[in-house]
Amino acid sequence: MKDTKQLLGGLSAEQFLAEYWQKRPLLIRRALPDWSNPVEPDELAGLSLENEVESRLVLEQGASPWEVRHGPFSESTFAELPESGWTLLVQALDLWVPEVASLLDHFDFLPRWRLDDVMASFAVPGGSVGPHFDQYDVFLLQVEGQRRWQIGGSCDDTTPLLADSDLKILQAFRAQEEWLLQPGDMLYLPPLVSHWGVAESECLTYSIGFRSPSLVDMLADLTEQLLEAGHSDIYQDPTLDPSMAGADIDARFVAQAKKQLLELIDDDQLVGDWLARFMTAPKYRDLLSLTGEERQATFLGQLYRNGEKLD
Ligand SMILES: [Mn+2]
Repeated sequence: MKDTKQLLGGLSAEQFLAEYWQKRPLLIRRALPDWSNPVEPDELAGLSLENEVESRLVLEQGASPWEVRHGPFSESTFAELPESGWTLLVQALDLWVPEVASLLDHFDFLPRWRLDDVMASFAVPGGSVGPHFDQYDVFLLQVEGQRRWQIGGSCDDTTPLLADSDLKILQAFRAQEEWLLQPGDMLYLPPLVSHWGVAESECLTYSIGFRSPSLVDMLADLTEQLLEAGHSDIYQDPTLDPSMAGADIDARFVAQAKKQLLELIDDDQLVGDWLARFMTAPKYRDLLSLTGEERQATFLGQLYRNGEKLD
């Protein structure tokens, strides 16, 4: 395991996991001071022209407030953008750029299967995706330029959101803390903490995100697996007596249904096999047939297109 002292601001992996992971934010100055970014903003824009690459543009003052446009884009898209107030998001940069994939080695104190992807966010001055919260843990690594991060309180599904936006933007955001991040600095955020990161200069931020599926989605997927396996156990009554024949469902039926459902999933082998499959299901199934070389070729193709020198 890599030494985490620099990456976690002097904390050991054990301390970080016990005190911060999924609990509270942590700002780390100079977390990765020597890491050099392998992807220039032009190359990122180049990737967003590709069909296989998931990309979005967010314009604070677009056709609607916080307008979202989905890639693939064309070169003219970028030529027509305003000078300020927009952000380009490129998903799963680790799939396309081996050096970005190797960045993940620094996070080997966390289970790799919890990792979702590395998203790149390039913003011009004033660019942001608005005040919001996420359902996942994320390390926000400042790669180039400066971004001002504000964080507020914790949210949940009752927190009011802007009605007329494509994004889940908070109606009200009150900053409790604020930091200006420089290249190499990193901010860890647990799920549900409201945050707002605004570019002070042209800036590039990587979001190293960890997937946290909802329990309902997990249950739905597990149910699908049980259906496929042809599970045929049926509901069985508790010991009946005639007083239980009324129109109201007696609490003993509820207890019995609960008991039987819990027994159905109380199976370490079943849940273990299912969890392994569920948590490692590839996010981009279409890319499964591409080899590492082919993915790299997509990125390298962009280098040629942007006239970069290859050595
Ligand atoms: Mn976020």
